[in-house]
Amino acid sequence: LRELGDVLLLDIVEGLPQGEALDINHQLAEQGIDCIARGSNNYEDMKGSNFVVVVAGVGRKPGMTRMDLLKTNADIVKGVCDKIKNYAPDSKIIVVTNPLDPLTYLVLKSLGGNRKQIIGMGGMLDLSRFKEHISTVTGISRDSVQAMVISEHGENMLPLVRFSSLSGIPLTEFVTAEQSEDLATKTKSIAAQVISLKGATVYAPGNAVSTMVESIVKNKKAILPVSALLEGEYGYNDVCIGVPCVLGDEGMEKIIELRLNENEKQVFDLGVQSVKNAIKSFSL
Ligand code: 2OP
Repeated sequence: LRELGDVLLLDIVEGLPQGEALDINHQLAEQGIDCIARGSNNYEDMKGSNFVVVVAGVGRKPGMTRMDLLKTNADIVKGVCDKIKNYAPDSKIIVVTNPLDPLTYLVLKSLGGNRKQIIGMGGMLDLSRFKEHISTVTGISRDSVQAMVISEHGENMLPLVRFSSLSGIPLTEFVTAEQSEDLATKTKSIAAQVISLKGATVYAPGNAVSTMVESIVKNKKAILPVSALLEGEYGYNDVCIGVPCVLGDEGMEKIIELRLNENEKQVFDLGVQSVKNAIKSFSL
């Protein structure tokens, strides 16, 4: 829809990606968009891809946390890494499979790639939800909302009211402390509600990935929350976690370090510990 390029849908279920591709092409044709969608069950077809978006894995069921998927999805994603190594080793990779931050780390280490090239999509999705709640609570257009969500895409997510604004005017001038708390709580819990209502989240994650790809393809250098490998930033090393990043044609070009207050730092530290515990379980 954003005319960023052709798309190959790969799935192990025979017929499903081909059917999706047909449906998508029908929509694109009517809109006069010349990007082509193709469906395949053959990984070899990914040869020459500029981007690989890793969504393979099982989704969480109502009542599960993202971290509950660790073992099952780590095994699936390791298999996908072997295919990427064979067919698209130079592509830029966006990991979407949960638990997002540990699996972004797993892909980075399995492929031996660099942190510019391999990132995870979690914060962008959390940000979509945070923006929606901010607009609802304040009654101000979604178009005027600027916001940021960092830390783990999971139990220690950190929506940052202090770093959010309505057209540059600090959000704190529009909401009470109680409303701020409520905004953060809702942002953290809303995915579970979507899953219990319709089984999976689909449109907002797809849009979030597109925004990341667009910033890279067009070399926009947008600052977006992305799961990236820390190398000393925020006082940590060797862990992937959500932080604001500049995305341009090199991929993840720079991590922006925010001056967090004590309360914010506490949640961020818990997020890092949670991801570090999870990645200990990988044999890399
Ligand atoms: C989401 O937040 C399930 O992590 C996925 O929509």
